[in-house]
Amino acid sequence: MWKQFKVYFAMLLWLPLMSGLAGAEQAVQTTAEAGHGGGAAAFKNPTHEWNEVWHEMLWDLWIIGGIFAVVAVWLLIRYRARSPDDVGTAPPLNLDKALAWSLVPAALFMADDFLLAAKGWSLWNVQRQVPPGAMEVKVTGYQWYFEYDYGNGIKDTQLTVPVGKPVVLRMTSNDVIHSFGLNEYRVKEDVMPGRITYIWFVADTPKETPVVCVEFCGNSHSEMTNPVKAVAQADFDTWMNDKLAKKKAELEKSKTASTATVTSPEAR
Ligand SMILES: [Cu+2]
Repeated sequence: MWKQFKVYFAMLLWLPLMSGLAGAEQAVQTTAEAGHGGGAAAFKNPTHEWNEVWHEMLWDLWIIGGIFAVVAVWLLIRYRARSPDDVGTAPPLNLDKALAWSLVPAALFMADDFLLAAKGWSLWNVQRQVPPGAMEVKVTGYQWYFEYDYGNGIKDTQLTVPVGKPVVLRMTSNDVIHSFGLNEYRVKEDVMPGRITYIWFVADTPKETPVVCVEFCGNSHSEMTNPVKAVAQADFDTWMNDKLAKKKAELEKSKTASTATVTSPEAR
């Protein structure tokens, strides 16, 4: 019996190893794809990847939870007390059984854990590797708002992004530690003074979703919820051109004003 069991168990031990390897191979593949993907649509959407891991974990919880519930109910009924003074007789436990009952479930759970861990690694690779050609926006955290700098002289306190284009946020803080959370897009990262952190995401459809500061940063922390606006590329271009035109007009106005103040005393 012991010899036979050892053979079965040795076979079973391969399970976590194999599932871990299967997942790891997938993760390595993702890394390679993310590293060499040059085309416009050669990136994986981190939001979808996150959802996939989450759904898989939910299925795991339901299946494992279901098995546990069924076994627990069966044990409750099978070994219930039949009279008030029933002491019961526990089935004798020998070494083989003790080992089997602890090691076999451990191997099964480890197989599942290794697979999930590898999928998590895969997701991490997608989240950390910004596709080439992503639109960059600099984010600065203030008590209590986020400021977005588009790098062309346009700054705003609301983030507007075009649909279908990867957007990378390079983030830092002007005062205390904040954390930039985009729940809808399943990304979140700390925003700290003296450091630059980043996240990237792609909006699928035009919509407005809240940005949430997810690190308590003072009195009005809960008010840092200005939404991120995802709009069609054409609308984004119109919006940006409007902003640029206004900025240009303002600059010219202040230029004429300063020339006027300089020249007017001489004119007198
Ligand atoms: Cu904050």
